[in-house]
Amino acid sequence: MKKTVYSMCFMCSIRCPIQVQVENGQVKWVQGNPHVAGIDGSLCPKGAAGTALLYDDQRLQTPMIRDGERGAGQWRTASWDEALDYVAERLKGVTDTYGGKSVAFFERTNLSTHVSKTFLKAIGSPNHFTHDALCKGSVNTACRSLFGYTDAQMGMQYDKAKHIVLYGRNMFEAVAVKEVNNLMTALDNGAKMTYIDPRVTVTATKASRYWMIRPGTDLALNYALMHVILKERLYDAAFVERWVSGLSELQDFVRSCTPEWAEAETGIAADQIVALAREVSKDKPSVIFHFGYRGAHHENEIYLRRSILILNVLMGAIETPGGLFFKKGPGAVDGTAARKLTEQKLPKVEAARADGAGGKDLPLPDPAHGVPQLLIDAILTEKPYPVKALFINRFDALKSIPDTQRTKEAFKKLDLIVCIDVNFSDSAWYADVILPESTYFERTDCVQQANGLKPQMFLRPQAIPPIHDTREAAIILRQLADRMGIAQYFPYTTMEELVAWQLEGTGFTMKDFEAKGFVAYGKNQIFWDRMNGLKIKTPSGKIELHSSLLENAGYPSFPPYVPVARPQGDQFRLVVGRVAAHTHVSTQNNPYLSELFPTNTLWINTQRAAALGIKDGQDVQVGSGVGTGTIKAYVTDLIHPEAVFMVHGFGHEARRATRCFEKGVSDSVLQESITDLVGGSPALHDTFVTVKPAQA
Ligand SMILES: Nc1nc2c(c(=O)[nH]1)N[C@H]1C(S)=C(S)[C@@H](COP(=O)(O)OP(=O)(O)OC[C@H]3O[C@@H](n4cnc5c(=O)[nH]c(N)nc54)[C@H](O)[C@@H]3O)O[C@H]1N2
Ligand SMILES: Nc1nc2c(c(=O)[nH]1)N[C@H]1C(S)=C(S)[C@@H](COP(=O)(O)OP(=O)(O)OC[C@H]3O[C@@H](n4cnc5c(=O)[nH]c(N)nc54)[C@H](O)[C@@H]3O)O[C@H]1N2
Ligand code: SF4
Ligand SMILES: [Mo]
Repeated sequence: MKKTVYSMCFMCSIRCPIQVQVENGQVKWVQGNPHVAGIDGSLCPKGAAGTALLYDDQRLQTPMIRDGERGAGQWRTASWDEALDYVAERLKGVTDTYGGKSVAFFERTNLSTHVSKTFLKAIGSPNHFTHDALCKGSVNTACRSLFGYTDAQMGMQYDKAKHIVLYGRNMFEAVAVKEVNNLMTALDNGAKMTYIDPRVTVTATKASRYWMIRPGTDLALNYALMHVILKERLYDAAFVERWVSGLSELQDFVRSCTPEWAEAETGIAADQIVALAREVSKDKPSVIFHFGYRGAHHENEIYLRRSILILNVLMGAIETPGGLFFKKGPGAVDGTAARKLTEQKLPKVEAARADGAGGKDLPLPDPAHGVPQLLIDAILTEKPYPVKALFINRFDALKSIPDTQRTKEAFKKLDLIVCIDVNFSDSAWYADVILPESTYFERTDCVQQANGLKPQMFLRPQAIPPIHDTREAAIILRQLADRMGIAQYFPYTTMEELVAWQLEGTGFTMKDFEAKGFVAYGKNQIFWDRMNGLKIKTPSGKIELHSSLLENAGYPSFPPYVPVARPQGDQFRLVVGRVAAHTHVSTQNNPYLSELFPTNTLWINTQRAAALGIKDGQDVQVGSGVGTGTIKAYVTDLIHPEAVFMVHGFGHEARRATRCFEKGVSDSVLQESITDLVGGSPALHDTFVTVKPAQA
């Protein structure tokens, strides 16, 4: 029996549409969904390795309950009933003693996030956290400060752009398939690409202009670009006049930020900065200054992200082909969105969030996502109140939150840690109970509402039944809800029932997704009228350079620039990033991908290495104020002398994940937990490390 199933990849959370070929209950082939423009059959290496996850004998296969010290790796397997009863009993113990608010839930935003949010609200806790702040918290806040929209409500149309400027947005290695394809279309059509990174990445090699910037100084570069654009009146005057407030304040602010001033800070020649400003202005408004994601990460990141967005605004690159746009939902074409459980009438949660997001001391980070790294402080100090139970789903707190040692200390204060995963993650290794989820081939998921220029919905239906004793997270939570006496908020017992409930009133059914994997609400791309029809959601209805969101919270819109500290002596700034063959911390044990890219190395500048007596391929010891590790040096001219670089995601501690166990070093062990308290992001590049040859 052969069948074709249209679904969505989940080797990372981009969720590229895929086509799955199934033969006699086995997944034989996976490729990109050929019906989706921009995907056209393509997949990235991780997507292609999806079947290796599915058939991996080292993935989680049955519920397990800890049977020894935390982290000792002693487990007994359990039936689902036993595991769920155990969790429910322990959870009730915690909520009876400390109240519902003492339960927290960490997850990477996923299609079932509305289910876990509902679960938490129903037990009376405000402490739901997504990965969002760790990824782009300050991007979110910066977008809201200017437009009143979150970053998730905005997009970029690469294929029509004439010039794309990337601040460490390493698009050819930190991949989203559709974006890469669209970028290649733009380049084929003659678009220019400026790439700025202290390190020569694959994207750098494809760029028309590459700048090896001094790490952390992109903000100075941007202020100088604005200086030139405003002084030479290179901006889109009609757009700015119509939609922007605060221009004169910006003008005053950047008057002293000359290209020469920026050259001293960034290492980029002043005449080159002027040249870029003039070049992009010729291509406006089809210009994109990419506002994400992982480039420079410092305590003032919010201001960097704002500066990038402001450059787009000055180019008039808003709601225009080849620029930034606001995503349109079904409402834009009189359609109805899929329902979410969170839209039900749920109990009101009185308690404030434990991390403080949205409260008076941390007003701006989005409370819809929280700030995970600050929950760690709350657990450690028991302030503002004790948090004693933690659910971790599709997230690895020990590897994805800076300062692993501190996170481990926080774990010690918890009475219950439950981990839902597909792999033996490090967080699973330190959990009390492991609840294995079915992989994306084996489960039906909640509906994806894909807003954009054309509103659509995508579905991930089950391609094959579960191979092992695993379940879907939304079903696991439903079954726990039964045991916690909150089942009334979960009107389903199977995923198919949940999807049907979501689709009620939309005019679509599950069957409608079978032919192509998605349904569209309309045929045409929707752009609002750029001169009369923008729906800017700030209090003034204008794009606010002088931001009422910031100012009302007591923060300046344009704080004075603080020069970036230079590492002293044998210090380096630790910068990190991704590689095409791996997803963050989750694919290092994949049978194919572990072979393709088995471990990380430490990129170090040739001259600096020579001065320290470090040779290429040699083991070096790298240490920060919070941790150390031993890793092989990769000595190269392709990195700025002030920085060392490592790929994020290695240094796994879970012994049962044998292919990646103890391979390389985890950046989280080295990074100090420092937060941009205005925007919410962790300052992942604010840690200095020292590097020396390792002792034999
Ligand atoms: N293969 C793969 N693709 C992915 C992911 C994945 O895990 N694997 N994850 C997805 C996710 S969630 C995200 S957020 C995106 C991330 O996408 P990117 O933001 O493109 O990701 P990174 O690889 O983290 O790139 C960070 C780059 O910034 C550079 N950098 C460091 N400091 C500075 C600085 O001061 N200035 C500048 N200009 N650059 C600096 C680093 O050298 C590095 O090359 O990728 C997405 N795509
Ligand atoms: N130190 C440091 N921290 C970082 C970053 C960094 O560069 N350095 N990057 C930040 C960024 S940009 C992001 S987006 C976050 C990402 O942080 P995470 O979400 O923690 O990272 P991932 O590797 O995407 O996934 C984590 C877990 O999801 C599990 N998983 C995979 N598929 C499934 C599934 O189908 N079901 C379930 N239940 N689990 C599954 C994996 O096995 C893995 O354990 O990390 C952030 N934190
Ligand atoms: S980018 Fe790659 S791994 Fe991520 S969803 Fe797309 S194909 Fe899968
Ligand atoms: Mo991310």
